[in-house]
Amino acid sequence: MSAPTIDQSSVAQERRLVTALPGPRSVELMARKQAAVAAGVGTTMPVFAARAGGGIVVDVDGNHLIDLGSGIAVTTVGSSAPRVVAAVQQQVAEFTHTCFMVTPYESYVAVAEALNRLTPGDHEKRTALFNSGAEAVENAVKIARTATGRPAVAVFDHAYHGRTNLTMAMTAKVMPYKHGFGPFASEVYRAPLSYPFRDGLDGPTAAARALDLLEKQVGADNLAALVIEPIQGEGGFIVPAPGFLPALAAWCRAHGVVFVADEVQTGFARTGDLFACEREGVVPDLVVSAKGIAGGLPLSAVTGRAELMDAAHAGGLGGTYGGNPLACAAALAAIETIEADGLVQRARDVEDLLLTRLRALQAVDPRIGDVRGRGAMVAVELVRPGGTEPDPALARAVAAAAHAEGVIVLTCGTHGNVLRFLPPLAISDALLHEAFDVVERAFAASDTTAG
Ligand code: PLZ
Repeated sequence: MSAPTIDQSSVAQERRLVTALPGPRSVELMARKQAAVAAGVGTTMPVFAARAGGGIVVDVDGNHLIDLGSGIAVTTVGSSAPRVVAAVQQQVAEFTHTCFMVTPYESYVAVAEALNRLTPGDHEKRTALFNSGAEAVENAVKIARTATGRPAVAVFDHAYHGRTNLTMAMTAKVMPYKHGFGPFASEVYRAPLSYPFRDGLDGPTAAARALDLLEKQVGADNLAALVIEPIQGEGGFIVPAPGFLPALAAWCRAHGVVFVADEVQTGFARTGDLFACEREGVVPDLVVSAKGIAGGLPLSAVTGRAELMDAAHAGGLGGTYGGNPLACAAALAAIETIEADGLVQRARDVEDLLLTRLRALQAVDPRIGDVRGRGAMVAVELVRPGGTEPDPALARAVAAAAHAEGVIVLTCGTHGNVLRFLPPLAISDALLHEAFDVVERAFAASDTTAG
């Protein structure tokens, strides 16, 4: 592979504010956005990006922001990671598109081989490539239905699986994802999750509660698939109690239900394992990947047992752009980066730093009800002191204060009261510490209890 032509070190790895945020150029662009872009497409920060690399996003006014969001868990290897840049530059000059369904190309097959090798389990596997996480989730359901001949799909409270019609039905939260956009797809059933901070149940007990509901209200024989995020993303970075996922997987195996792990947000080293299911030795029948798979280019995948994946007839799966050659080149380079740079271990080191900082903060701030997460996917759930009542106003205030100081943080959670941290693994410890100094000051400055 040729040497990278853009090195992320060309983006100065420091927080530097040269204007108030947003700066004048961003204000100008925001006005153009409002006039030209549909209002339904929201933005977290009114700050326009000019370039990004390592742990920094540079805006159009020259401000350097610390990135604790990775474009929602996408740029795990860093934005414009050198190997990704080199691979995409080479591919874009060779050919941009032929459509894999018309004249196939090697890189698609190589990505499939890599995913078959890297996903949990050493059984025979196949992979199909798509564009977005939601599209891959839909295809996992298609595959499970055709393989089992059954209609129903089980999902969980707080789940997020996408914004298409089927995945809106699978997603739990109405605002902003579903409100006014129905009617939704049928045969989607929701079961209670394991949510240790709020239900206090151990994993096997929480699984028994969910499975009892599914058996009584749906019937195992009607279920094609059970779809679950091993750690919930948009729903609040909820880590289920130990034993929950293994119990669900065992029940699926016993009843011929396809166990689908939606690893769109948790996959590709993000949680300190290549896939989050590995931590408890769970081997899904189908794994859905996206986000971190291709260093920022749009690519998603369904990988799973050969007999399930091969159940769909030829021509039944696909799409014009699925496994586009630029995205495949990027994915191969991202996978090489994860393996060569030891990013799974890096995610575990980031976890140590983040949890240490956040637990220290929790020890002196009763508004931090829970600190949780794994790898570089960590969050705090904010509550009214002395109880568990969600405090979304505090989450908004802390995020806004951090944004104003040049730190990109995101919120999430059914109640909007979770502050989540998803730094790229290319970020330095020094930047992480500086970002958490800012977050600490943001907590101190945000007193929403008085109001
Ligand atoms: N499954 C677990 O996290 C995407 C969505 C942000 P797409 N999460 C970020 C937003 O407001 O749209 C996601 C996910 C899980 C599926 C998806 C969907 O992936 O690539 O956004 O379609």
